[in-house]
Parts: sequence; C-alpha cells; structure tokens
Amino acid sequence: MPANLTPQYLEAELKFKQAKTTPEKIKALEVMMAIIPKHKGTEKLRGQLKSRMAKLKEELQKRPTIGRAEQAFNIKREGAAQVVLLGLPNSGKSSLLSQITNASSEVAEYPFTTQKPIPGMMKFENLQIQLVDTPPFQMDHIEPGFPNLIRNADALLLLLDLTDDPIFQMEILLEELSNMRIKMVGKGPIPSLEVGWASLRTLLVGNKCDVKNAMGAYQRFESHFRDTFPILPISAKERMNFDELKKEIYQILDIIRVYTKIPGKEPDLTEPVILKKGSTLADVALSIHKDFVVKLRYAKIWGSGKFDGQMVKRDYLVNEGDVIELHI
Ligand SMILES: Nc1nc2c(ncn2[C@@H]2O[C@H](COP(=O)(O)OP(=O)(O)OP(=O)(O)O)[C@@H](O)[C@H]2O)c(=O)[nH]1
Ligand SMILES: [Mg+2]
Repeated sequence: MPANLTPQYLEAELKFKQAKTTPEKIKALEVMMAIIPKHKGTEKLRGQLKSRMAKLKEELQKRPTIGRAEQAFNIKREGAAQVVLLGLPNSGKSSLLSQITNASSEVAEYPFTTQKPIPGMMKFENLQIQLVDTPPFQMDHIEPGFPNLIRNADALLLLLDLTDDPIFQMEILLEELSNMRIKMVGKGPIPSLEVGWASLRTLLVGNKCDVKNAMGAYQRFESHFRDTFPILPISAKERMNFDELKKEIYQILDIIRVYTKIPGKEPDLTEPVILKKGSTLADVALSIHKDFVVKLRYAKIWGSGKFDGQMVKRDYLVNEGDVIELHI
C-alpha cells in the first residue's frame, strides 16, 4: 500500500535531515511523527520513526560527562543569540563586556586577567543578546572546551587593540582559529567547508580608538580587511560608537524578528519571534509549537512588501518586522 506522504511531512523530513544536533533531530522527528498520515501504508515507516526516536533519546542519555575545566567553558545560551568575544591579551574584551552588558568582568592593565569565560546580556532594541568574555588566546596552550565554546557560538566578535599592531593580531587570530578548524566568515555567503570544519560569522572591532594615533592604525587595519570583514572602531573604555556596534552585531547574526498577533488584537511588539534569515511561515509556526506547524492553514501578514492583511501560505518567506496572524 502506498504511503502517500504529504508535502508537510516531506518538509519535516527535510528539517530532520538538516538537523545537526541530537536535540534538533529529536524535535524534527517529533514533528514528523505528529504529522505522518496514519494508515496502513505508513505502518512500517511509523515503526521506523519510533525506533529512531528511541535511539536518539538513548544517545542523549549516553553523552560523555565532561571534565571540570571543560565545564567552565560550557556557557548556557540565553537571549536571542550568543556572541563570543575573542582577542589577544589586553585587547579590552573584559572592558567591553563590563561596559556594554549587565555583567562585569575583571579589567586590569596586565595581560591574562581573564581565566574563564563570563557571559553578559546586551540590550539591543527589543532584544537581549548574550556576549561571552573569554580568556585571551595563548600561542602554546588552548584550554579544553575553548574550541567548542567558539564553535557553538552564533557569531564571533574579534577585538583588536589599535595601539598595538592590529594587522599582526588579526594574523595570529586567523591562524589560531584555523588550527581549531574554525573559519571566520565576514562578508558574503557562508562557504561549504570540509568535514570537521565550522564556519562562523565574524565582526572585527578595533578597540581603544580614544587613544592618540589609534585612528591612524585603524585606517590601515580597515583598508587591509574591509573587503572581507565588517569592521568598526570603538572605545570600550569611553563607550564610543556603541550604538553602531550593537547594530553591527545584530547584522552579523543573520536573524530576523517577526511578531505574532491574535485576530482582532494588536500585536505585542515587545516580544519578537527570532528566526534565521530565509525562514518561512512554517518555521514561525514551528517556533511557537509543533502542533501549530501541523495544523497551520494560512496566515495574514502585515509588513514589508505586502498590503495589510494579505493571506500567505506556509512556504512564504517572512521578512524582518512582519506581523503575522496564524490561522489553524
Ligand atoms: N584607552 C583605552 N584603554 C582601554 C580600552 N579598553 C580597555 N582598555 C585598557 O586595556 C587594559 C586591558 O583591558 P581588559 O579589558 O582587561 O582586556 P582583556 O582583553 O580582557 O585582557 P585579558 O583578560 O588579559 O585577555 C586595561 O588597562 C583597560 O583599562 C579603551 O577603549 N581605551
Ligand atoms: Mg579579560
């Protein structure tokens, strides 16, 4: 008997295939199990899904326990996204964290002040973005857990000290990250990489622009890297250019915000739904509840490029700022 799988099921199956982590796979599989047509023709397939789910849950249980040193580098993601600050000793990472977030991290004139990562929340418009201060890069030693912290981030912010040859610092950072098989991607599309490599959107920030002659160094640095990376100068100490910095951080995250509303009511613009750029209406529904994506029939949209209240289907690509009324 034919399985007659629906387009919705095939879409969910694609999500499952694209899922990278075990929790992501479990979530996608849950959706597949919820929407698979339940008749004789899918009996075998349903059995397979069940046993796959059991295996995934087992895998989750069996995760190796990690050591204490590594545990310190396991920073729980909070807010809309996690951005990891990286830089050589004394570049001003802890100063930036302390000045731009609600957290504080010890700042000192001597190098290697920071020993463990410290998270803090930065407010940007109606979002909270998590920044993570880290220990400085050392040529000869990498703490266990550090590469994973970087790989798991949503984006990187590289801090370069403008009073101390930023181009040279950048070369060191590029090499260190490449040793960890991490490719920093500034502008342009994310390239496809060899197995084992991770790519991360990266913003370059020249710090200490308040110091005399620092802007001269910034000009040289900028002309060197501007074709490949977004770059801006700041002063962490004097809080210079922070508005621009927040905007740039938001830009490199490749996320959009949409708002949902209930029929007949105004949308709550303080509670955005955060999605990857290129998300569809079905992704909006899924981010609210897995039952929603199953039952979704259409939505009405207010916002970019649409006349108010236009009806759209589940494959509609949503845009930054769209207000969406889901109909199930
Ligand atoms: N003039 C100036 N000094 C700064 C600025 N940002 C940081 N500093 C100084 O640079 C020194 C190092 O700052 P930290 O914030 O501790 O640097 P860090 O990158 O966290 O250093 P490590 O933890 O050792 O890697 C301190 O003396 C800061 O006061 C800035 O924007 N302007
Ligand atoms: Mg520090």
